[in-house]
Amino acid sequence: MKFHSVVVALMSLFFVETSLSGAPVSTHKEGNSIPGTNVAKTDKSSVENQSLQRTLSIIKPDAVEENLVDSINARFTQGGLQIIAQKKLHLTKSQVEKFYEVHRGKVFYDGLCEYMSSGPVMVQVMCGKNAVSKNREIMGSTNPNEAKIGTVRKDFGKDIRHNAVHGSDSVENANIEISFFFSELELMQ
Ligand code: IDP
Ligand code: MG
Repeated sequence: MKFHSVVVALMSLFFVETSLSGAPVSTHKEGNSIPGTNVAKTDKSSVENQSLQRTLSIIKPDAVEENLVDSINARFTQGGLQIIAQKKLHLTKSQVEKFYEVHRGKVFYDGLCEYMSSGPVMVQVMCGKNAVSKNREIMGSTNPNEAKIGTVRKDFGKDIRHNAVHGSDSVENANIEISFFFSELELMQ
């Protein structure tokens, strides 16, 4: 009886953690969770899926123009991330300005918005264990010259602006950025 109470308390803690850490994603196909929601059942598979996350990735205009999409995608998928949705979009400058609102006022903001609206980009939702940090690890530092060997930005980026890819920087921002580009319907697996 006492043991049962401890188990119940531990499971409750998991639920609190889950609801505070953004929208966990389950890839379990047998209805253990509702995609895009915090609803999960208390079975073993949902506990194992606690750290599954989604993140937003963008392949930037020059990398798309240079046909690097497949090569870049391979880096992320080989690193354990699954691309669950992607679409090519040619964003207007005002759409990019809204997306990068957090950088408004910085010296590079206008150039960044010009660049990101200069041609089609590939926007993608990636899913996997600790997807946000995993994506950023595979992507590498903002400045390709400072990025580690073998990272996407080191191998495909040109300079600090033309650095091949965007990746969300937190679970919270990932959810905001994903819903900027994708509807719930597009993310249903
Ligand atoms: P991140 O993409 O690594 O998260 P952020 O600081 O969020 O880096 O910057 C967003 C984007 O703005 C970068 O990916 C890059 O394209 C551009 N950027 C950042 N810093 C500079 C800069 O100092 N000069 C020019 N462009 C920059
Ligand atoms: Mg950023």
